[in-house]
Amino acid sequence: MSRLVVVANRVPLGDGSRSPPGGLAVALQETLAAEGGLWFGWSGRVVAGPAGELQQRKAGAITFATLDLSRIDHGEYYTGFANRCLWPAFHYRVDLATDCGRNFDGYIRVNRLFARKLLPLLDRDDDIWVHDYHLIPMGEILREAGAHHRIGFFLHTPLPAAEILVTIPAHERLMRALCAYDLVGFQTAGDLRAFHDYVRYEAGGEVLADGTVRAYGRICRADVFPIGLDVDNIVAAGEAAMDSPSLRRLRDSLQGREMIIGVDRLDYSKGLIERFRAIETFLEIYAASRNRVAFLQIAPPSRAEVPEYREIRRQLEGEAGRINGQFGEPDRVPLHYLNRSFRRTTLAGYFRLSRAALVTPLRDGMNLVAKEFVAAQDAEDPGVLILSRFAGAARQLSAAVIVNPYDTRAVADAIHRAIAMSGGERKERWGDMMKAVRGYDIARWRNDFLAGLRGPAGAGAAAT
Ligand code: ADQ
Repeated sequence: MSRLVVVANRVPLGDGSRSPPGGLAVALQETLAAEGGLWFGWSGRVVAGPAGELQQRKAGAITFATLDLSRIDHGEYYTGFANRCLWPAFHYRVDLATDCGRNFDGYIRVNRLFARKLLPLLDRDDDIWVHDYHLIPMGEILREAGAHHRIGFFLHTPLPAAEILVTIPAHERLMRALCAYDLVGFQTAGDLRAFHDYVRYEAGGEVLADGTVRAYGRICRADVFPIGLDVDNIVAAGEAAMDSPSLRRLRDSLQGREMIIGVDRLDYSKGLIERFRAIETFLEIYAASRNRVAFLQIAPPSRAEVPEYREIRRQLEGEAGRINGQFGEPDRVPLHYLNRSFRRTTLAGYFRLSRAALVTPLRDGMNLVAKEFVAAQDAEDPGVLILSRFAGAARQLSAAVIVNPYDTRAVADAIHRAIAMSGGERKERWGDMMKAVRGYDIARWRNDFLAGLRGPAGAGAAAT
């Protein structure tokens, strides 16, 4: 079988050091652990001089190949174009997409640098799978350099509606580059529809009944591959964690209250300010239930070099302090707010201990936390998932309590409903959600994408 080459912005160093929490890293780790192959990308290190030399390291079946980035490259490609243009625009935050006019050249330059360093590592019959918004031009650049391989791309974020996409000055360059892949994967049917709309109405291309897309003189295929979990792993972690000392300590500290948990990277797309306001509204309106619940919000900082992330962190600290100042008692506070990472097994235990989870992003490609919460539950006494309609996961987890995260009162009501929900209703909802989580797990996601890429129609071709 051909070797899998995964190209992603960030590669864990493979030396046992902790990689930053994030859905993409988690999914790729699981994918490569199963398939073996090469994982290529940025080391996460920024160096004073020019970009560093390629470093390679093998761990089990995975070879890690990483590059350090220069300060300028990091600033223009990563902090600038990727995270102050594409990330906010793809999450419908055009107001925060302040670097779209600048830094596109830096974005292309680093994509070229990656391609140049990757090419000598490729074997003839490798299959290349490029990930996420940082590397949209990668496939086109590799093709221009003569790579004849099958090259696929998966977008972990949403693809916004065409009228949002066209606010990015380089939108045509980006979409043309997407069409250079053999296969483009999206999280949801909505993202695929946005792509089709762009192809039809902006690019003047066509979408054929079998999913083939013709645009810019190219042919590619596009489809939906909703990312999933290594379910058994989370189930086992949830069960095992219940006896750990840290779980016991947390359970004791609850003093009989029900725990409601949130776990998110500290990112404005996750709707944390709105969530804190909903918690405040709940504490105000449902005063009689105040002493029945404790909220735990875990939010490890990410992208701290981007000013908007520092700002959201500052705002959340203020909100948490205000809520606890208003509703706390000398011996207990309603909201525990922690900015740190936890082991995945510990998180699974926290999920299992919780009566409900608040997963209320304003936009999210999928949201793996929603699925992890479901997988970690005790089948005999499962918790309730309160899930934003704007998370990709809502398409599959329709048995969750679905909310509009902008509607503070509705989220407060959903919290109340969750703590009052009968065991029978909780089990029924959980059963439906667990079926969906099991039905499309990480292996299915990986296998479906790679089967699509390696399938008979997988050879990239110029349209005639
Ligand atoms: P993220 O935006 O990072 O992922 P998500 O899908 O929820 O969002 O994944 C976060 C991951 O990090 C989860 O596996 C979670 O358990 C872990 N994590 C979060 N906080 C943690 C903490 N404090 N300690 C340890 N681990 C923590 C992006 C897209 C998503 C998409 C994924 C995968 O934005 O929409 O679902 O990629 O495609």
